[in-house]
Amino acid sequence: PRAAEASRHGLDSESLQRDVLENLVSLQARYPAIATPHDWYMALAYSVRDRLLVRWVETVQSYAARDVRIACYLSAEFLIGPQLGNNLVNLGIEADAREAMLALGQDLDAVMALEEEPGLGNGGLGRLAACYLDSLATLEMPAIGYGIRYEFGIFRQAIRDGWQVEETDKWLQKGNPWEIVRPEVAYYVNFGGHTHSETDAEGRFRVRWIAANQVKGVACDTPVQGYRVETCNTLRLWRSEAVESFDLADFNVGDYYGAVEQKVVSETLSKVLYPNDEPEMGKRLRLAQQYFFVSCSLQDMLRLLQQKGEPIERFADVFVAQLNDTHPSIAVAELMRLLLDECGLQWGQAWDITQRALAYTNHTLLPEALETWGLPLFRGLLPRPLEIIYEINRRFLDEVRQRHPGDESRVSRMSLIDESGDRRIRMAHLATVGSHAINGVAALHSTLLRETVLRDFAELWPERFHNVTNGVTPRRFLALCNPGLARLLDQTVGEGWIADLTRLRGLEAHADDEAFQQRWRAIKNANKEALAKHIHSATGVAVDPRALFDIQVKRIHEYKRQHLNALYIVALYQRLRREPQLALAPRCFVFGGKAAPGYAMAKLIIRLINGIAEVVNNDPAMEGRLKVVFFPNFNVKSAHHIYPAADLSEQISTAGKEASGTGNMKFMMNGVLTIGTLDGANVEIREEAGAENFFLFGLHAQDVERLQREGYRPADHVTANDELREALELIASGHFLRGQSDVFRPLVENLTQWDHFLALADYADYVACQARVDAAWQDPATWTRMSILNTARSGKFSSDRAIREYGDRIWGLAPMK
Ligand code: 26M
Repeated sequence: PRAAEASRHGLDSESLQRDVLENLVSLQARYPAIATPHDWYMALAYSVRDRLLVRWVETVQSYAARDVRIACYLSAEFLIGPQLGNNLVNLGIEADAREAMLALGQDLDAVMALEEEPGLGNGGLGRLAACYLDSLATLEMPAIGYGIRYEFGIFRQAIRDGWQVEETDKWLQKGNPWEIVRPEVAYYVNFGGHTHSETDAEGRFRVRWIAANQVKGVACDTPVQGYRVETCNTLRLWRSEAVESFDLADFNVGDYYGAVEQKVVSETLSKVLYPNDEPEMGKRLRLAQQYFFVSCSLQDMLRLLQQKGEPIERFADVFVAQLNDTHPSIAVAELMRLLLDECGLQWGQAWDITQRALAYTNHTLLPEALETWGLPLFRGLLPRPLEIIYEINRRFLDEVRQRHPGDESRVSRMSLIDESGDRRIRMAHLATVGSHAINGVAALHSTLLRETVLRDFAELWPERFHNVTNGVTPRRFLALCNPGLARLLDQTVGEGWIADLTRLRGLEAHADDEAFQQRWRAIKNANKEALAKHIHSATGVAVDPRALFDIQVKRIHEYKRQHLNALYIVALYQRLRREPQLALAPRCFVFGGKAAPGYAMAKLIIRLINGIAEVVNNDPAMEGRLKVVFFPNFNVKSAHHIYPAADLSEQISTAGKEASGTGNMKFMMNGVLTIGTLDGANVEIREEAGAENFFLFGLHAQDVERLQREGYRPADHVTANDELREALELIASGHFLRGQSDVFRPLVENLTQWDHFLALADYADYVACQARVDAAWQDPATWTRMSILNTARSGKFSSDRAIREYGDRIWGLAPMK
């Protein structure tokens, strides 16, 4: 491939310019005078892609050679974000591309802004998978990401009359220049029907699955270029298609329509991402999606094994598959099925391979978010995998009974099948039993995982339990999105920080340097001005960049407590109305995040924020003091503008409920101070930053647990706190909904009667903590010092560190670098 390099793959601006022009004609069929901005985007994207392909082909070739172990990251979501800018950064050609486009009369930033967001994920879990792909490539570790190529990603969020409205995400409408479809890399996946036992030619007992339906999965690949290295890994997403031969019988009886209908059903499998960040257990299509991508991925791994000339016995030496939550946990049964039914291995050997090949990451402790599937639905769709799950369970429970004779309550607690109501398969138990390593995503979360959800399993196999604290990529979330700060970091600690984030420690020496502080603030202010423009064009609200930008962006969820933040704003509003002289610093509160379409309370919280915004922003008495913004359609693309422009990061979930959080890390890297509870990775962020550089409030996880066990009475907090009571009354009165008093009632009643996430219990401490924030902000030297120290001490939260830990502790795989 290198032979072609000189002609079409030069990294200088002249060759880029030449190829952009050439692609404009040969791929877009346009000449400069009539080219649309989008034509220029496509021409540049294809030129950049050409430059990735050389490295990609060589990387794939090197993995096909013997003696490398390959990490396969199985995830139903990859929230990869816009590709052009990131690929330019990782190839190190951003400046050359800028120059080339300028010579062609185009502004690179304007061209990059045209890229559609590939929204193939809901939030944290999907974005984590994308950060890990970036780090795997950067550390030059052999890896493949496996997932689903959704035709429609997460919905686009519009706000109408203050309410969230979902619009379909047609991200592929104008084509996707980063995707390479491989029709020849395709596998068949069975659904429905029944099983049949037989004795094969060698007299061995075998099971055949007579499927009622088959679907074909076609590989759609996206290159994943590492930062300034030769490695370019693969993200392989499966698109479902109809299997031609399955329609044949229908054609023969003349049922043309029936055959086409079958085709439509097959193709709906990869049509749309489920937009919930919690499982909807009854959804047959969702289970079909999960099995579909897992089966294609495992079959692909078996084919690659064969290509490498390795025997089946070596499967787990060549591959390790990380299960991103339970969504791909059917892999336990499917790998067993392939090894038993397709490869003819015996149970013991197949089970040994399966356990050695699989590892499971848990991302939640919330009971309502633990995935289970009812038996009738599961059996109807996946009869053979179900038989295998029964057998895994039978053998596993025998083991439990041997260890704990007579302890039948333990047996039923640990069973893969929940028999307490209608019988259901517990996917977290399946994933745990089938894996050699199980991990949580932050220190606190991993501890609680061992003590609660998987307690019995941790007791049985303590050595299988690990913690790997999440991380995020500093390429996208610092170098790419905050070029102003990146330049200052280059000049201060050298460019090495991008691949070794711990070097940011070198900033500590400058934290009190007045001139340095001034440069630091100037960069932040420029970022805030840019965000103010985006806010204005998205919402029509004018915000003052000199105000404290207090930002909460994440999925809307009661446990994340956006309503706690909202309550505080209402209280502030009332205080400022009563006491106009109050010496509070001007603040701009920004919210962003999507609500699951069926989650009524989350949608009501969005309406409340917009209601408060309307009242506050139109009250002349609040001018220059308070602004409230709901930024619509928060996604990776808009995140690029938001994290670098924040002053304060809201991480205020109920302690023990947020597994890790990753937005908290993105803010920290960008010099944003955190106000937060001791939850998820906040605990470690505070440890790294130093307690004096973190605004801590709220109950600890044990307090939360105890309160809920002993009986929590939210109304007591209302009685005890006049300001809180008045805020709740004002909301209930309809003041924030043009006098309609019924709409927010459910929210207020829910809070005063149940308050499942203890917002009212934490309210007073939150308010007190916000007063400390205000005081610190009023002293710019103090604030800036804290800001610098947060960036300086964010090194731990690079996804490079996280991936090294997965490599060392779980995969037995070292960076090639
Ligand atoms: C499951 C079944 C059916 C439909 C949808 C789902 C589903 C999809 C996404 C369930 C959960 C999903 O995401 C959960 C998530 O994003 N969890 C977050 O993971 C982050 C990365 O580890 C953590 O930082 C967050 O704390 C955690 O909430």
